[in-house]
Order: sequence, then structure tokens, then C-alpha cells
Amino acid sequence: MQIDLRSDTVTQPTPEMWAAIRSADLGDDVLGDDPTVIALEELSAQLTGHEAALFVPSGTMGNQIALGVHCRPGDAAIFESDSHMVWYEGGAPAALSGVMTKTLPGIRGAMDPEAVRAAITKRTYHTPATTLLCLENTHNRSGGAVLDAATMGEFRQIADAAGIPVHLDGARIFNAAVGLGVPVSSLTSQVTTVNFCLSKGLGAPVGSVLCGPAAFIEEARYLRKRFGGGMRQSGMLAAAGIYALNHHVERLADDHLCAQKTGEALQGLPGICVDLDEIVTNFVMVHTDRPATDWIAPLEAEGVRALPFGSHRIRLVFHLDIPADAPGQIAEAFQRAGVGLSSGSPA
Ligand code: TLP
Repeated sequence: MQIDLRSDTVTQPTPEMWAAIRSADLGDDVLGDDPTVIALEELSAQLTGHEAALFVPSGTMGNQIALGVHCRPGDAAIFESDSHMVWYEGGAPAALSGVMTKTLPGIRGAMDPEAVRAAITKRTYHTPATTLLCLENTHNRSGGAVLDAATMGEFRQIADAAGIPVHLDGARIFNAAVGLGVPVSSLTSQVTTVNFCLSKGLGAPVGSVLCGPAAFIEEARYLRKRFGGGMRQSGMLAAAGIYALNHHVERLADDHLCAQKTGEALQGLPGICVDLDEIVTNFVMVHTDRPATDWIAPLEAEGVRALPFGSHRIRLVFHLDIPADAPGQIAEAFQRAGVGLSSGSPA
């Protein structure tokens, strides 16, 4: 059996989740009467400590709707320079909302607060108005790194002082909460708006939820329609989301443990290096001596699928379809793949 560590997006619904999908009450969500979507939105708002919520097809759409509501064309928004919204959303801030991305380097996803303060410009004859600060938690390109509540609160204070909102790309905010051992609301209530994904570690097949003030969500609903994200009998997807929120949050700790054990099992293997201190949620970043792309096919031949994430880095993402005994198998696959590589000519 293949161990698919390409992403936590690859999970299949469990039998119980399928049962929840099959028995969902459906309506037409564009007409506003799908009871299961309404129930998911209410549950999401309650869990995150926000007034209202909107079910959207993807994390990308949730983030980009937020940007479109918070900003006007020509405005600037601040992002950590390795953030998903900058790297992996197809240039959407510029293409869809005319937003200028101001990027600041971070350490494990955390920007320097003083640099953030200094980057917030007011609209003058020369400078654009900076109208949004974006955060990402957990931080994908930093290997699932976590921002704690105090750090998030500090960014909120800086934004408040400048009179601008904070949007959180919380695709994996439940991993952050479980990793820190805190209720998710202690993180999500620090920000003006948050988008979280049901389709990642939570194990639902499709969907994300954008949460925020009621007036914001009303505008977001309008933009969702404009972006083509209005769905009809989407209660069947929302039912999977409700099931995931009720049954798959606590178990994220199992994925974190599996990641940690895999990191330990990979220690000392030739040709790779893993920093155990970097493993705080469900990601393991494997640093490779040879180009990361050289490893992918040999690993797949040994039963492990993974993605290169940078020239000499492979990302392993743990999720509910990965069995608890996988760490040993993964280490064996790396060992065997490495033997094949070292017998070939060096890159
Ligand atoms: N991330 C995907 C890829 O796009 C890289 C993955 O496999 O990790 N924010 C964050 C932090 C994300 O990691 C992702 C997906 C998204 C937003 C977008 O979610 P979707 O894929 O639902 O649009």
C-alpha cells in the first residue's frame, strides 16, 4: 500500500463520514436554504468565536474573498514572504482584487513586529493605503510552524493601532490549536477574519469556512457568488465538514505524534537531514544533500509519495489515512531510495 504524504488534502472520507454525507438534509445554498450548510456555518462561527461564517469551496477562495472584502484595488496588504497567499494562489491578490502584496521575511512564519509596524503606510500623494495584515497559522512553507496566541495578539495590537484588520489564513489552525493544547478560539478570536480548511487534516473531501463579523460575511457572500463559488446542494459537503469538526479535531494529535516518530526514525540516514525541533504539527521537512526532485521517483517506487518543497527539501504531511506504524516503513523507504541514489552519479 502506498503511503501518501504529498499533503493532508488526500484523505478519503471514513465510513462514518460517508454515512453523515448520505443522511444530510439538503436545500439550495445559493437560495439560502440548505439547512446543513447553515448548521456548518453556525458551528464554525461558534468554534472560532466569530459572529458569522461562510462555507466556500476552497481555502484559496476563502482567502481571496477576504482580501477582496478588506481591500480596494491599489491598496497594499502585508504578508509574510513565504506565505501561501503569495506563493500558491496563482497571483490572485493582484489578478482578482488589484491588491499590492507587501512581503516581509519571517522566522518560522513570524514576521518581525517592528517591521510590520513600519510597513503599514497611510495613503498619501505617494504611498498606497495599507489596509490589511495577513497571518498564516500553521505556516506551510515553514514546515507547519505555529504562532501562539500571544504572538497573534501582538500583531492584532499593531494592526488595531494602525486601524487596519487582520486576516488569518488558518488552513491548519486546528493543528496549531491541538499542537499548542489550547481551544481554537483562543487563536481565531485574535483576528478580524479567519479562513480554515475542512479538506486538510480534518479529513473532509472539500471545503473551507471563512469566519468574521456579520457585515463582513454578508459582503463575502456577495463576492463568493461573483467568484463562482455559490454551490447548490452543498449540504452534502457541509455534512462531511460538520462530522470532521465533531470527530476529527482531537485526533490531530495522532498525526503530530506520527510526524515526530517519523522524524526520529529518519535521523542519521545517509543523504538526508531532519531537524526534530522543526516538527511541531503534522509536517516533516526532510533536507536532502542531492536535489529533492531526485528522491521523488525512487521513494515512490518504495511505496512513499511526497512532494519536493524547495530545491533540497521534501515535505511529508501526516493525516488520518496514515497508519500509526508508518514511521518505520517511511524510514525504510528513505533508506532504500537513498542506496539507489548513492550508487548513481552525484548531481
Ligand atoms: N496548501 C496545499 C498546496 O497548495 C501547497 C498543500 O498541499 O499544503 N492556505 C494554506 C496555508 C494552505 O496550505 C493551502 C493549501 C491553502 C491555503 C489553499 O487551500 P485550497 O487547496 O483548498 O485552495
